[in-house]
Amino acid sequence: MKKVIVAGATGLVGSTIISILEERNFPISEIKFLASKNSVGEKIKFKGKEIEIRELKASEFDGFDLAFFALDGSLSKIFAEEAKKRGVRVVDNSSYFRMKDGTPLIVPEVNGKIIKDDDYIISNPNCSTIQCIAPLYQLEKKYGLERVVFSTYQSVSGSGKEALLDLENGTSEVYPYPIKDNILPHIDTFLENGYTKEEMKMIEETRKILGISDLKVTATTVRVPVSYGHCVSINVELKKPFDLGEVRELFDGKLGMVLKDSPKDNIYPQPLYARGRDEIFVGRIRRDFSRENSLNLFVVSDNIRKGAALNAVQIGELLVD
Ligand code: 2RA
Repeated sequence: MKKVIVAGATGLVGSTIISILEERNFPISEIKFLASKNSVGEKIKFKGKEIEIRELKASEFDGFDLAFFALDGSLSKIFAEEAKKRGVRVVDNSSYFRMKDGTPLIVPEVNGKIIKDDDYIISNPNCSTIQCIAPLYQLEKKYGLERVVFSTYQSVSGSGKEALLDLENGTSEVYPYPIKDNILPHIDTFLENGYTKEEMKMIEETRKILGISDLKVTATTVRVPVSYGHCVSINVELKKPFDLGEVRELFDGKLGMVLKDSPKDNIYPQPLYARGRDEIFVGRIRRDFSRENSLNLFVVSDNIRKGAALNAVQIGELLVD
């Protein structure tokens, strides 16, 4: 049994971590919820008990074992180190530590085994990246990956609670333009190289998790007017010829994936049906006739669950093991 903290307990990811800890009966002897001053005194129900939110402060980590962080990178930077000093292992949702050497970046089904006993800060990958890793890992193992092209259709919940209000009301508080009835080829900030940070996260994190530092990857990340569920179209060039039936087998029921791929019956992955679910839905699997050894697939998952909170709790389960 562990003494567990959820820091950033009031946000979309933090509150989903709390429900998933409860659902999966995580072995907890004591739980504490931390947030900013504004939320102090509010209560969150956990296993029938009302627990008061406390202010995020370094001393709150004393005597605890494990902390789930759903904080901004700037806060993660400070408080993950404070937690580590106090012997608390941290599963961090922010991008701050992800690409640092020596910080494991984990999708449990794929590279959970690389976590060492003395790793105190473990990073949870970016949501749109997480859902692409299981299918790519399966393809890499069997055929080898030559090149990957990601095109995303990302839901508004990826930007937090306020963005959901923008979608509902047609306002533009979070994004530079309204997202209602619109599509923005812009997620996170633009960089000197013309890509957005989100695109570079997909490129760099995919290489790190799969352990292929020179993998050819490119990405275009796009915000769409959907509340929950990220979609990614993946075009993959493999090193060897493949059989479509075999590819389906690699995905079907493996590593948290569910095949939704019967186009003649209008069966394909969709955000509406991925919402609130733990699985990664894969479909529209077809040969790319324009290139040798290439295929297309469409991958959908609940960005707040497998894309963030569920993956974090699964990492926590590995740490408890
Ligand atoms: C997004 N990937 O969807 C981000 C959330 N971390 O905006």
